[in-house]
Amino acid sequence: MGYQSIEYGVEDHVATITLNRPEALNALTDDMLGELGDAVHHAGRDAAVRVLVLTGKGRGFCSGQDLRSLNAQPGERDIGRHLDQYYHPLILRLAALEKPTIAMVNGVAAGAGMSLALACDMRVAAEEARFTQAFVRVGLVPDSGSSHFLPRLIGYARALEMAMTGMIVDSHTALAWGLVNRVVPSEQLAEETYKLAQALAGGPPLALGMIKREIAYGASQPLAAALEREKDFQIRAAATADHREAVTAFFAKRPPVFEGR
Ligand code: T3D
Repeated sequence: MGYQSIEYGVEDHVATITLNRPEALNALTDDMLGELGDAVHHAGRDAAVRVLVLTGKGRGFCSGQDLRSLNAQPGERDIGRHLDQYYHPLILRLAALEKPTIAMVNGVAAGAGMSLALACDMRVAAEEARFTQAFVRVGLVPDSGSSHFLPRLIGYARALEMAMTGMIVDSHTALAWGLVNRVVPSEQLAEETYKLAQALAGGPPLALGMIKREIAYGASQPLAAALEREKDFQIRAAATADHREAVTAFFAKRPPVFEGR
């Protein structure tokens, strides 16, 4: 796709975006953020893509905003505009993608790099992975969705401790806290991640997209509203060919083949 600071590929219905600035632990530059946003958009529009995997090249997942740009003098750089222009559309696009997303966390995830991992639906981490809300260590506050995702995943007290101390959380603690879905030895990271990705890619695409929206909605809405949303989506799911195929396959004692309609 002609990208310079990321790699993008699709195989067996799974798109993979690899952040590719390993010398800086994949710190995010404007070019990289632009390419990342474009690739997520592309994955969303490509009917052949059913699952998106996001990972980093080298020993880091993503070390957040490239700190060189934060060296600017006060007034030289408009952080609010920067967030509006790059981070917010990217995080919103990732979260709104009606396809499952998996962060394959190969190494450290810091600052907005951790936010990126949190904005994915699931996280599979290598044992070497570490997580830090590094913002506070450079005198900043959580951004790029961390304040939204983190307390929902690990609870208020732990989220505050991470955000206020910038502590580095290892992969096993991350698993115990519910920050990641599973931790595997690094040599099995790709295998385990793509096993999960393939399982999801074999699922009913329309239902998976609705499940993603339903769970996000249900996590923040009163029970009565969640019940209404479930009903609305269930009516739509029940009308799909994939639902009929699944029931037929069940009685035929064969695996279903889903077509996304
Ligand atoms: O601009 C806006 O719109 C605001 C948005 C802000 C969002 C944010 O993300 S703010 C937070 C930015 N990130 C950080 O503060 C993290 C900085 N990095 C670290 O604290 C550490 O590197 C890690 C804890 C992530 C990993 O530590 P370690 O010891 O494993 O690696 P290291 O030796 O520190 O880093 C390796 C190299 O990567 C090193 O370069 P060198 O010395 O080998 O040439 C280091 O400078 C570089 N690197 C790491 N993080 C960044 C980076 N270079 C630029 N920007 C980085 N964020």
